[in-house]
Amino acid sequence: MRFEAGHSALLVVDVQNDFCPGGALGVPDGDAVVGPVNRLTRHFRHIVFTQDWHPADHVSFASAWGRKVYESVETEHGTQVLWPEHCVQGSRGAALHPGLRVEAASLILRKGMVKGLDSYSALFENDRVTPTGLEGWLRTLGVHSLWLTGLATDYCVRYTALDALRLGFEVVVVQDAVRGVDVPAGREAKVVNELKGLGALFVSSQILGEGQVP
Ligand code: VGL
Ligand code: ZN
Repeated sequence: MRFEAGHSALLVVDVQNDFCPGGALGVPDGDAVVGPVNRLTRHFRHIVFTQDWHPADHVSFASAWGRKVYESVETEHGTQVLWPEHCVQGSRGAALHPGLRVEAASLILRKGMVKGLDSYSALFENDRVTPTGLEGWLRTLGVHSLWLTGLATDYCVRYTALDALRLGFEVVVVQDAVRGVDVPAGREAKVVNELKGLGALFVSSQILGEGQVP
């Protein structure tokens, strides 16, 4: 792997209030990614932030089914894990973490907006065929290396990595800039091994040093 700012994109997945401690679906230590993400933004020319952005009665909410949180249901698009209500469009919980350098973003991409279809990946909705448009954005800019950061390692970061690998992008996961929900327990470690096995590189944010892109 050779870092070339012109051909690389920094993808900051779902670093939103609801996924940080105190939020509706708080990822343990989730806000710890903010520092590494902000430092990384200094090195990239192409920077995308994603926001999970659900309508109030979204299919992924346990409340919409009258079921318990973390149970699973079958939908026409496969098995759906049920979550607490989170990242409702326009809510404070859906806002990006206030400490992020959002001014560095060239694109803010919202996903999960279709009521009946969840979207973990930044590239495709959970039917794995409906595109978000991000692939075209990246390709027209000549990006072939994707640096993944954000929340949660075992859900949205994982699905984004799987889709990116499938599409032929080089995938670099910045280990200190991701955190997992680890539901069910043990899932996070499994996902790291899975992604390594599929060819994703795991690095520390420190490998880009303190400098700025020339
Ligand atoms: C996510 C669960 C539900 C994520 C989004 O960003 O990883 N997890 N919606
Ligand atoms: Zn969601």
